[in-house]
Amino acid sequence: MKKALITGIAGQDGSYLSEHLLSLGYEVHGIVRRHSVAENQNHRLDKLGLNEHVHTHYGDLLDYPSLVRITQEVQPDEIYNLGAMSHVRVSFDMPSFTIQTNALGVLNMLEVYRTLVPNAKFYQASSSEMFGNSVDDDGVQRLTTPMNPVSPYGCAKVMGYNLVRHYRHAYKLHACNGILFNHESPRRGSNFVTNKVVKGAVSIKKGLQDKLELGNMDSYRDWGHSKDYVRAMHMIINHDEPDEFIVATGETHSVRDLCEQVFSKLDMDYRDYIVQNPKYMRPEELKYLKGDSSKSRKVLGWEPEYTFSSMLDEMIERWEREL
Ligand code: NAP
Ligand code: F7E
Repeated sequence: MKKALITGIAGQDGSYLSEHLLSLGYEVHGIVRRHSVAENQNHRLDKLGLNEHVHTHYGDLLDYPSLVRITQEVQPDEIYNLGAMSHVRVSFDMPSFTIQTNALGVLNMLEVYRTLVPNAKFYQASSSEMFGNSVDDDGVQRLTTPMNPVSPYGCAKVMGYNLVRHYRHAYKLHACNGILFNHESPRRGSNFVTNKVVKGAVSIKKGLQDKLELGNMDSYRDWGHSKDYVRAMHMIINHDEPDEFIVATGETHSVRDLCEQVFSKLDMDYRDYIVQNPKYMRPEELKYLKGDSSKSRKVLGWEPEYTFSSMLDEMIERWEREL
């Protein structure tokens, strides 16, 4: 039985990845942070009944001794480094914590990997935010597109990405990067735009609120489903050669288009309900993302199962049930 160690196991991707690895027969271990409300620390895992099936360990990417203790105890075959301060707008408010967790946290994980379990495989959760506003002439970001990050989050992820490549080359480690474009699900934090719009629209439909406040409506994102993207993570780490891969749908939508689609699925016109609040604007905005995932499709055989529309339907269903 293979053993996997997941940092960020309690997050959106951590929960889907745990389910996927369990279904493949893995023993799944994960790192959780202590929270003053105990129920919050494993909230997603509890809600899904996953707690009984995975082994959680208290730790933090910034607490090197905890990473050493856990790695020594687990002796993982595969390490998935998903832990991060993952909210781009919040990264402008907390730049230091973001850089520490998302860049130095990667270094800490690579060091425990190199020194304790060098025969294991390592996956780093890299991000399309690393490209910033670089786009190739044909309107696509690909592996050769220059990285010009426009947020503390993006800057930190570029450092993590480069550290992984450097450790692979310097120490001959099986360390890979998945450059994943935005991916959502019913389990997405409700302060990311997709889930915020879906939750807001369902609340309005049910008469629970009148308006929905948003920031920039004119940015474009390439949105896929987390469940599809965690399958790609497993394929990337298990590819013969450690390498870089982009995971994206190749389709882009504006935030405005997202609102239009979600509200019209609920028989409403978004223009009657959305108001802009500068509070949700960013000091520097990443305007446009559309990824070229042809290498993942060709070399790994990865294909997404969800469409933009079927993903939104699933998210709407969640809030219709819960609200
Ligand atoms: P998420 O839901 O925010 O989950 C992130 C997890 O990291 C949380 O469980 C969080 O713990 C944990 N974490 C935060 N700081 C930590 C620290 N200092 N030490 C240990 N754990 C820490 O994010 P996600 O959407 O699942 O994303 C997973 C990874 O993929 C992240 O690295 C993210 O940056 C990256 N990524 C995401 C996307 C996307 O669109 N979702 C795209 C590209 C890359 P708590 O639960 O205690 O807060
Ligand atoms: O914003 C705009 C906002 O916060 C998307 C993370 O998973 O993907 C994610 O980062 C767009 C931006 O995601 C609101 O300005 C408008 O243009 O959902 P988001 P993100 O910043 O793209 C990347 C790939 C990651 O790696 C990250 O971890 O929507 N927007 N109004 C808004 N965004 C939010 N959150 N809230 C609003 O009210």
